[in-house]
Amino acid sequence: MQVIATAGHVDHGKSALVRALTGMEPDRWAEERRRGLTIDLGFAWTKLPGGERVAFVDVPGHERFVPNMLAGVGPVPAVLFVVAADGGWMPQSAEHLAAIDAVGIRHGLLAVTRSDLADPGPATRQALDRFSRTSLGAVPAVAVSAVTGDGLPELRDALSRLVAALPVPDPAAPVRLWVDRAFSIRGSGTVVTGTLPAGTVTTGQELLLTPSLRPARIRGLESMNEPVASAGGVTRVAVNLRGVPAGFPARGMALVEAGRWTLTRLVDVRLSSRDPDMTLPPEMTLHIGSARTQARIRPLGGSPIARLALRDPLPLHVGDRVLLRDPGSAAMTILGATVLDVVPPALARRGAATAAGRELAAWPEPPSAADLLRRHGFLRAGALAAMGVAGGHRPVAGDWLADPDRWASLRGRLAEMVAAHARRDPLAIGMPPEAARAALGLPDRALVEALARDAQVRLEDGYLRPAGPPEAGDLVTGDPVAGDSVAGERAPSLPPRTAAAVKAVLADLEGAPFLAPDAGRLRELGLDARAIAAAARAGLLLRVTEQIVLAPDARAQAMRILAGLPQPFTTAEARQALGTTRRVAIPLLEYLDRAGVTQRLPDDRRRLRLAPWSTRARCGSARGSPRRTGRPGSRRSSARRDRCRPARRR
Ligand SMILES: Nc1nc2c(ncn2[C@@H]2O[C@H](COP(=O)(O)OP(=O)(O)OP(=O)(O)O)[C@@H](O)[C@H]2O)c(=O)[nH]1
Ligand SMILES: [Mg+2]
Repeated sequence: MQVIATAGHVDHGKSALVRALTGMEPDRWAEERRRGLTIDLGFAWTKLPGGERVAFVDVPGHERFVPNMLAGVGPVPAVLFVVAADGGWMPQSAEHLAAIDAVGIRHGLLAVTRSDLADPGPATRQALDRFSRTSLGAVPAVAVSAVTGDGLPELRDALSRLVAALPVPDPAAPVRLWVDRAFSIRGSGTVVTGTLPAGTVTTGQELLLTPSLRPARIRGLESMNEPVASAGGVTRVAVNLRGVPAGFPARGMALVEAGRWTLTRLVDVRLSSRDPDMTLPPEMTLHIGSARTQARIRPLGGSPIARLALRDPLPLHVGDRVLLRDPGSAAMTILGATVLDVVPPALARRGAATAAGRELAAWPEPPSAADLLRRHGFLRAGALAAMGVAGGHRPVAGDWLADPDRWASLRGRLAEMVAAHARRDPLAIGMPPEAARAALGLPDRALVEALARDAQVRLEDGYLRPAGPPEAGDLVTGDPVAGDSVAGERAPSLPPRTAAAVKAVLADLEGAPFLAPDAGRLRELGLDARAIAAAARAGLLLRVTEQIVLAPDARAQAMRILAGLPQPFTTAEARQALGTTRRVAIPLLEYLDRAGVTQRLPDDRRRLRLAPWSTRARCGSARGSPRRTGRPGSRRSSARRDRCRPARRR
């Protein structure tokens, strides 16, 4: 099915022609029939010679009802333009053609009516000449008489060919059904009608009624007075809604699919067909679909780009065509515009408007995902889809899409910022990601984390620190730190004073690795809690407590020594074996307990837990323990034996 709207000057015979074609009465109101004047939209349908069905939206021609005409023409793909042979080209002929051109309708037919009253030649030539300079271009023309019926078969054939040539809309396209009538039926409830331009509506489907976004479930559907289970565009539909009180829906509202449209009050547009000498009024009426609202217009620079602030929010897509009309002006200005951005960024900086105008003027129609990402930097995939823009790159984090150039430059800035932060305050634990997020103007913390991964910045313990080799000369020693620590390769730089102090501590520990420097020595070296924490983070010291520091390999060394003791062992035995004092031994053993290296028993003795580097610690010592062995032959002890065997074989 297809839907075609009429167009043309008042009294030129639009309704008479629709009546002749369909046998239906398009003038629904008694007042219209009494006055012989169409006031509001009328609806009628018929079958064409080729079997296709076509519905007509019959519009009023009188200048007072142009807003009604625009509501009818808004969602249709084609027009039946009517000019009376005895009337010729008239003011509303021109205004209707301007509207058709503004919304960008490209398909149509010219019907020269009342051709029983005058020669249709001059009117045909006038009209076709004007069409040729609009979106309609060259269209077929047919001379007809609704009174005698002359030309009607030719017109039907021409309509058949027109309908066959119309593009078939995508049945999976997002649904936006502009309401052009709303009423209630006793027993059924609320009904709205409209022209569905694309997509599919189905009984049971839940849609949202804009601008309130009130959920509305489709209880029943009719197309051309017949109940249907579903309907795909282009078609006329009557939708019986559940969940919407009678009297609530009105023309200009729309039924939309959730998440597939952007409800917006602010849009950037490219004005087309603009006379360069024309000064834009500060405010115009904006029409799209069956909706209209007031729009404040702010030209962006000297370009054809403008920012529109709407009085009422509308469900829009990038690429939508809107019509702007100035009902107050003598010339009845009508402009078309293409929506370029439905969530345009604020223009705060000086010169931002001109820059935005220049950028958007270079955009293609319709703009691509890449264009929008370049402007916004970051967009959620869902937001891009709700803008009606397909494609986009792979998300960089979660469902965030990023402009590749912006991402690359932010990556550099993050690495620089984190390095600068570490240089400014080398003892600080790192840069909080939230600070980085704010400084880089990122909309989500997940983006900082993804950027850090890409930028070779480490995110550890919730802080950002530089990764990679430190700058030469900033290390404590040129050599890697002894033992199993990897700190030597990745240590961030320490201030020279701290580095020297760490070096002195390590020298102190060389002969007696468990005789940790006392508080006095640490003070003397200037190693306060912050400096110790920084050195420990860099992997240059093992921090047992705030006040007890050892060489980074002390833990591995302690494990080896304790493994040589009979298990379990007392604190005194451990202290002696480690060659240290109770001041160090007790916190060290507690540290090893916490680290899972040792286990403290109820009698205060300890034993090593299974350790991968020692067969004895894994199996022998555990087997020696009276508490852990279990009865011989029990599942537990045999499981332990199995676990030990491969270790022995190794
Ligand atoms: N002789 C003759 N009269 C016609 C023809 N078509 C329409 N009329 C008459 O012209 C007058 C206006 O016709 P309508 O169909 O109401 O015109 P309209 O374009 O729908 O007018 P509006 O909806 O008010 O803009 C009516 O009196 C019709 O009977 C025709 O082909 N021949
Ligand atoms: Mg009429």
